[in-house]
Amino acid sequence: MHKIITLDEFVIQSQKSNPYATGELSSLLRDIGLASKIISRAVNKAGLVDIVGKAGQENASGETVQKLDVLADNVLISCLKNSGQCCGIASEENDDFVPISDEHSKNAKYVVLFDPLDGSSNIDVNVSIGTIFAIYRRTSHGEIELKDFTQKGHQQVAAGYVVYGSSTMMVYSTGNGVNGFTLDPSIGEFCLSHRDIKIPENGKIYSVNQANYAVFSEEIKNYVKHCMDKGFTMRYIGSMVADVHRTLIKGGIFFYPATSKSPKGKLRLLYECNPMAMLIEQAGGKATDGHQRIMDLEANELHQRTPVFLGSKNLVTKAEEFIQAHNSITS
Ligand code: AHM
Ligand code: MG
Repeated sequence: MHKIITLDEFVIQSQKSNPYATGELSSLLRDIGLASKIISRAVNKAGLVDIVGKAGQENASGETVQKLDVLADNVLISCLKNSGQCCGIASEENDDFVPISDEHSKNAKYVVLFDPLDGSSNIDVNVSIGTIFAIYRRTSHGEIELKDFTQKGHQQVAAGYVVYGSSTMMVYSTGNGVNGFTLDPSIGEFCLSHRDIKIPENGKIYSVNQANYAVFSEEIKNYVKHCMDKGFTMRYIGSMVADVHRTLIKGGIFFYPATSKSPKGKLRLLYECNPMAMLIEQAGGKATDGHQRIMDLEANELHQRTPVFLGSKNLVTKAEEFIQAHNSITS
């Protein structure tokens, strides 16, 4: 039998190879792993207990909240509170950030931002959903402030996602490559299954909600036509985590552009795009808003949205060429 490396072992080994590591980040990552296992358990039995369906409230972006969204949010918040390594959290489901001010957390180094359950519209129909997280070192002293959470993406200390799919997988990076762990339900452990993931430079899959074609700009319409002319395959699950996971493993491009209905795009810079951009770049791919690197974008508010194009380097560069060529003709 080949040696199994669990997430906890891997995190500790990585910590040992960094002489400056204090163990705080490692402990935080293990607590996120624990929260994910609890969420995964709930997702797996969702149809059996009363946790599918609407929670009867709207989130900070005015979207309907599902019961599992609330459950995942609560699980993450309580695991992060218990960790003692996190002095504040910001979640896609909450209007504002939440300081964790008990004695053992208030001086902690890190803040964590997350989308507790991404792809909510897929919950009730048993399609893959996921959790996305980003970890930053706080910059404030004393009370935590908004600026701790609105740092640029390139300041992320770690980022990752958990996909609750045909198996549950956690994929994360601390800025030193990307590794993936599959949950073995029989032992309740995430086990290293995808070491040092590299995204292919090219790919033949494009992933976009093409039903929005009528509200795309000319340059995006042209780029979509280009993908069709090239004979690419279209795959769109409608859960960013699942669509990005496929893109990371198989190559291709995932994009959610601005539309005339949503001029800033749909996906959130801090909870969705920055963490995915870190993973994609760490795997050798590219993530931009069509003009600028996602991780260099300025964040002015917690729930800010941005257009996003991410995936295989050559495909994202081509999409940018379409966008920029059009802009130079029209300007
Ligand atoms: P959510 O965080 O409320 O679940 O919304 C984000 C989701 C992404 O997972 C997905 O990529 C996108 O919304 C799908 O949007 P659309 O249905 O407009 O294609
Ligand atoms: Mg989301």
